[in-house]
Amino acid sequence: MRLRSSATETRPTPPRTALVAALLGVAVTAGAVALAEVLTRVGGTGPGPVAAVAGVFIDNTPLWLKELAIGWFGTHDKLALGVGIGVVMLLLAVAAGLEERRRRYSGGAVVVVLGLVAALATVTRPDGGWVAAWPVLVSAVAGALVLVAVVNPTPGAAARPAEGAPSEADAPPTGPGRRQLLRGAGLLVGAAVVGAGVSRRVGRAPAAAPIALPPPATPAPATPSPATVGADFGVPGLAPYRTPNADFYRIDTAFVVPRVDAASWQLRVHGLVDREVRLKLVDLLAAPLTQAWVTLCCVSNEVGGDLVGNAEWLGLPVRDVLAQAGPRPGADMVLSRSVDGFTASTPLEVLTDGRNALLAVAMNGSPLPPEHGYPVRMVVPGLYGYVSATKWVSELEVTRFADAAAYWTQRGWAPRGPVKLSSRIDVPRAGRQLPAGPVTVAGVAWAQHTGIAAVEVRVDGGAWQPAELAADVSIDTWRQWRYPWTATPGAHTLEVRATDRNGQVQTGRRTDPVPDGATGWHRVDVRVA
Ligand SMILES: Nc1nc2c(c(=O)[nH]1)N[C@H]1C(S)=C(S)[C@@H](COP(=O)(O)O)O[C@H]1N2
Ligand SMILES: [Mo]
Repeated sequence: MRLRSSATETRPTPPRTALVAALLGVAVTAGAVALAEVLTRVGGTGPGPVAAVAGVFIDNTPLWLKELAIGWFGTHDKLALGVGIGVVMLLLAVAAGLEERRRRYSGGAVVVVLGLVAALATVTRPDGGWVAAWPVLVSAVAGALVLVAVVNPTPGAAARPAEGAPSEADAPPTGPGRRQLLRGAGLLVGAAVVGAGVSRRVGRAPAAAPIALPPPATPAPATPSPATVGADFGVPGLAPYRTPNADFYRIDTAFVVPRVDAASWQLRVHGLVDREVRLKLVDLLAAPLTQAWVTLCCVSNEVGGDLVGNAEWLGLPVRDVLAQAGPRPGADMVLSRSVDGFTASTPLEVLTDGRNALLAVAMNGSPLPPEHGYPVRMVVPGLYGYVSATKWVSELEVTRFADAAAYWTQRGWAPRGPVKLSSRIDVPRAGRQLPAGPVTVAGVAWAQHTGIAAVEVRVDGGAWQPAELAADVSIDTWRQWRYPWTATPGAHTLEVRATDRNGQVQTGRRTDPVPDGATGWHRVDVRVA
């Protein structure tokens, strides 16, 4: 076998057409991105390049653009961002191919610069760092070599003489040829794959066994049981009392769901404390755990929106961990931080006043699903998720509101986010055509850690009528309500409002979610035949 054929290397090949060069640019760039992602998964220590770039975008999106994106794409905003990044990459890859065709090495340089940008993003990510950037750097250099080799296989091939200009065909080709370039890329990739494999063997703990959930020391009222059987009216179309994990809304800044190794997970409690505490998962699971029903709600939830859900959580009360650490006088906030850098500012008072603020390990009887914070997350009754419900939690810093601001507070949202008294009509759905006669109007109402005392419905702006409330399981959860209505032909407007256990009546004043949660009555227009 001949390793080297100077005949094929030096014979000038006809230049690629623009279309072929563009396609080669796309293929090579896509290959380089895929290689970087695979190397990251196998032996890397941080996010892949796509997640890193997306993370930089997400963290730097101005509030107005974020609200616009959520308005357009809802919870598919990350998919939209992914498509956006893909389109930009596609254009840059085409440019790299065309550029390389125009001048040898210049398209390769475009690929290297793309790699450097992604590496910079990786370095600055909370879960990234310098070491985490090697897969994307290696892949970019390898991609650049391949691009040069396939678009301009022969040195000098790109130097196409213009019509009538003196021919350079006789000039000796300079620089490495196709085989040398490909061999260089191959060596680089081979070394990277071997390195990734070695670092995986050396650096990674063996895959952890699934978390074995202990029974709660303090159980919640079970469902169904005499205590909760009445919590669910079972009206078709009405949100069930328990939101199944698969249907639970998901909101976070993570472009890729963080994968946290349960065996090496640690919670570090530090800051204004007498002693720093480090808690491992085995210690957490061995402590007396509390089971509690808590309804979680997003501050971005619009009136009538579905960014709210109710689950039975199992976890260690946050106050137990804080008691071990001993908060110092003057501290008034706990800044919880996740492995991906998200932070939430929770009043210390709320975490220590005896309510079921948990470091949760289970949701509806199963270990937390990855997208809901596996292995451990916070859940705090009465506060919006952005100031309390940190998923993939890794740190609790005891501090002061005067000294630190959490992720969303830095981006214009209120530093404290108590949940606002809210109610929603689930059935009938807006715009629905109904037959005349008896109709069950039903929905949910919530005022976490205060509790719902009453719900009222009015039709066409008439007098408020009391609705029937389902059984009260906990003041920390939502409560179903229903109202029997006799529908008459024509267009009708249904509205709902709730009253909490403090006697506060839900305000009808409509406000936006920014900066501390929406207010206003949910209204549904229906047409009766
Ligand atoms: N690590 C992390 N935790 C987070 C967030 C996040 O972006 N990152 N978002 C918070 C917000 S805004 C809400 S509303 C809840 C949503 O929790 P869920 O996705 O389990 O419903 O998680 C909170 N915890
Ligand atoms: Mo949220």
